[in-house]
Amino acid sequence: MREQLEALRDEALQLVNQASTQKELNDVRIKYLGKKGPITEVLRGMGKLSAEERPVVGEIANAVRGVIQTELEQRLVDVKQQEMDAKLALEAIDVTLPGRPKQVGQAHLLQQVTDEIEDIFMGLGYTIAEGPEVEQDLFNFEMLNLPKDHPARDMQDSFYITDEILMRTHTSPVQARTMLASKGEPIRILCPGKVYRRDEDDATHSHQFMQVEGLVVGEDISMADLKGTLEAFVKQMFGEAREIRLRPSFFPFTEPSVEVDVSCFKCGGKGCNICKQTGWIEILGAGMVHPHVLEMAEYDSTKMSGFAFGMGIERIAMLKYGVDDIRHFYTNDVRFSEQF
Ligand code: 2NL
Repeated sequence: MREQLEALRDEALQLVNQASTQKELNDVRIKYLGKKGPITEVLRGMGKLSAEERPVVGEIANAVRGVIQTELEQRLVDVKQQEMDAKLALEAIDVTLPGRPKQVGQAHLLQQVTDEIEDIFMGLGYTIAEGPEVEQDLFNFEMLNLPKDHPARDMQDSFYITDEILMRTHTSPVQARTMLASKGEPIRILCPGKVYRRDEDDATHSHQFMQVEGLVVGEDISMADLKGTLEAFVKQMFGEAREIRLRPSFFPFTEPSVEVDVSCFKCGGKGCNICKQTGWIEILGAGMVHPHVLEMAEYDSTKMSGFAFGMGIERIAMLKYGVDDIRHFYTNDVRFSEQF
């Protein structure tokens, strides 16, 4: 009996030492110390032993059980520690590893230029105004002195939704709406946004492009205010050394009307490929708001006057950032976008 119990003990202790997980240790405990285990069996069968044998076998059996139990507990502490170490090693973070670079984008160049223009005019006290791209004929044409028979309304020039609704051909309708809503009060607004014209797309034309228009209405607003405003804008946009030149022009919604040139920012006026040897680059159109336009927007044109201007944002961006084809703005090639 002693040899049998000691053999059980050695066998159990060997398994305890070999066990490397809590589960394996638990299996050993159940196998040797459990209710159906061999030691419990021995103790249970003690009734069959003689009075002399009983205390001896009992003592050995209890001792064997004690040793296995102690070793199990000891080993459990070690195994738990090992499991924890392994888990920690697996979850370890090497804080010295370099981080994964984040792809940082930037605003589209057209947005950047729009922001630049907005910032300059906000600095001059302008408010940014926006409006719908799908517009009524009334606001897009009628209120801007482009009556029903005007050639700009031609199906060939505009995208019509119905006879009375079209994709706006300029941002002027935002200004017409703002004037009407202002009930004769002075205004100073800047209107950037997308506009649509039926054009064949090429290096300098697109059927959809961006425009920014400005409008000031008030008492005693004169051509001098227009000139000073545009000069301030041009100097901030293209450099302090820039000058402007006004040439007579025509727009149905302004009288008089002008084309505005900026002195060439590449050659300073001497003549180069950018300014086509003229020293000047055309950048925008402007003029004094036509009295009829003021009247249609319910201003008293004998008391109030105003100036307005409009420019193509793509054209400004192409000039300032040296972009040679308008289509680069719309093809969304990141190799283009990333350069700005
Ligand atoms: C250009 C020229 C221009 C305006 C736009 C305007 C708007 C109202 C009244 C009067 Cl509501 N005028 N806008 C005036 C002159 C020129 O744009 O070359 N744009 C790309």
